[in-house]
Amino acid sequence: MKAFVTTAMAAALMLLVTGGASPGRAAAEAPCTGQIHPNPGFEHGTTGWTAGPRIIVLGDATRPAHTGSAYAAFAGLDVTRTDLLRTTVTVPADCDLTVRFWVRTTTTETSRGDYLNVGLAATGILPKTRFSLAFDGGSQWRQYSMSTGTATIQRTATVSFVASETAGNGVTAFDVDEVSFTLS
Ligand SMILES: [Ca+2]
Repeated sequence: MKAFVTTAMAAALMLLVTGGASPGRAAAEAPCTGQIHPNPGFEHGTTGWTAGPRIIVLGDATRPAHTGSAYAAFAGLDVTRTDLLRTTVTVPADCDLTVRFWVRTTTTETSRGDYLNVGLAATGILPKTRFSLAFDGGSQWRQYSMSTGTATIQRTATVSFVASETAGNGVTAFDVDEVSFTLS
């Protein structure tokens, strides 16, 4: 009996997954338009992302998300360590990809120590750090933007967030939310 119930639940879940996939297909049929990442705001945990340990934060009332209940938190532990969060998307030929994201910075530092480097790489474009954020990023959410430009071929684009912190001399935490990938 238990096995039967489990099978039925699995079938129901498959139906849900199949239904949920339709909007993504519709977006793919219309290139150069729309937001293409499946989990831009971390509401589904690390789905669609390669993430180091302790990256995702859910429902912290004292540090609420920019949108929804989850975001990615980097550094802020006052230990010497590095955090990495990365994702890759496909950019159709003749499309420009604009990546927008929000960052909130909480700090006890008074000079640059801990930092968050945001990088963008695409087929034919060398990986490059576009932003190197530090203690002076602001305690309110701020939005940043970067683009790949267009190309005549289909490309892959990878966005990476790399945080580095060193124990001692204050602590800086970087919260990241709503990393949108928009084609135009
Ligand atoms: Ca969120």
